[in-house]
Amino acid sequence: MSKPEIILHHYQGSPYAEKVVAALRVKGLPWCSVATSPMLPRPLLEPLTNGYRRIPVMQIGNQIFCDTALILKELEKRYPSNNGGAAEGGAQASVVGVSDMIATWVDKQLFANIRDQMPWGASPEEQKANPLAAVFGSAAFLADRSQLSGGSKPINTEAIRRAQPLLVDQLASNLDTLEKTLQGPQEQLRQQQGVRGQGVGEGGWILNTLTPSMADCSVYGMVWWLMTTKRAPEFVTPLAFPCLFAWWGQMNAYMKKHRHPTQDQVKISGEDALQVARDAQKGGYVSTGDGEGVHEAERRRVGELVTVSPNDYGKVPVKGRIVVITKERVCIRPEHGPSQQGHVEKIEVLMHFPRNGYVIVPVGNVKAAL
Ligand SMILES: N[C@@H](CCC(=O)N[C@@H](CS)C(=O)NCC(=O)O)C(=O)O
Repeated sequence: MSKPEIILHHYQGSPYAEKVVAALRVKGLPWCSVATSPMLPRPLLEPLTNGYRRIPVMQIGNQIFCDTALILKELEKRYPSNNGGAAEGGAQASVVGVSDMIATWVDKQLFANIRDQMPWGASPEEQKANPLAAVFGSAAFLADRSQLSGGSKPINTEAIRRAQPLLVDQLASNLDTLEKTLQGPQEQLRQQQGVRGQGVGEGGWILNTLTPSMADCSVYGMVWWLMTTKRAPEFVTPLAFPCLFAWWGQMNAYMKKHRHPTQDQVKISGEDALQVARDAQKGGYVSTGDGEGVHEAERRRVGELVTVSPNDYGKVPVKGRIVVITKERVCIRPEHGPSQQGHVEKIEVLMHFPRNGYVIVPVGNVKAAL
């Protein structure tokens, strides 16, 4: 049996990766998993990502999709959901748009709230007792995340721990926002179940779709992190957030039922994934299927040499020539410069980034880079 074409490079414990896994399972897609390290270096991934250091990334052939915001859009484009929002044509567009807005809130806001409750700088005793504390207390992990956040100083774990009892209010407040968002769909689901009989029918999803939308998957990744790490257990209870807990149970049940029966998370090695990219480049140039040659008249041009980097953290620029540029994404063909992580092999790939949250700077334009 041939291996699935979707390859996810990820590590166990990442809420961003879990968001993508949720989308793959909700859609019942077959996929391959490459286990990466939770921190740099990632020598088998670097020939594909050319400096982009964040994780997860999705690979299809020799195309690399960076950032979960774009990964979810790409999955939705290739394998559209039939989630009930599509019945009247235009309705699907709003599900996609609102899902995207919710994803931004999840990534910027909810992520920070949960991250702030992690056992940063855990003592050796705590580390012995708890694997999560062992990660957040490890000197190597702290050094890696200090570099990722771009600060010149190491992360001040003591300050974070002192602030945690106050910061938990932010988490509770944002969970309350989720609870209120879910009240309508969950109430409707209960009414339907009352009419049709317990457990019949599906619904109760964030955007009141018939099946989970990408909004549910985005929220799922972060709530998964909170639930599985059991942070702030005295605040995060079914009594405080009944709709959120009911939705959580339904998401888990839905994914279990719908995930691909035989090819969910086929484990392959980093070397196997590199070979997939090498083989795809042998096939010659692979179109992105995205209206190649599309110009965005007022700004950047196809063929222009630029760097693309995240605007928040992990700001390592990837240099390359623009192949496609739309309001949603930029796709570049990387120019191979000196390796950041010491790899030597050059593989022809196309790298896709979302426009939102990424800065495109023409090479040589010092002013624009400031
Ligand atoms: N906006 C990015 C954020 C991804 C992100 O922050 N990932 C973390 C891991 S959960 C990361 O890359 N950490 C740095 C690293 O592992 O090198 C996305 O949605 O993909």
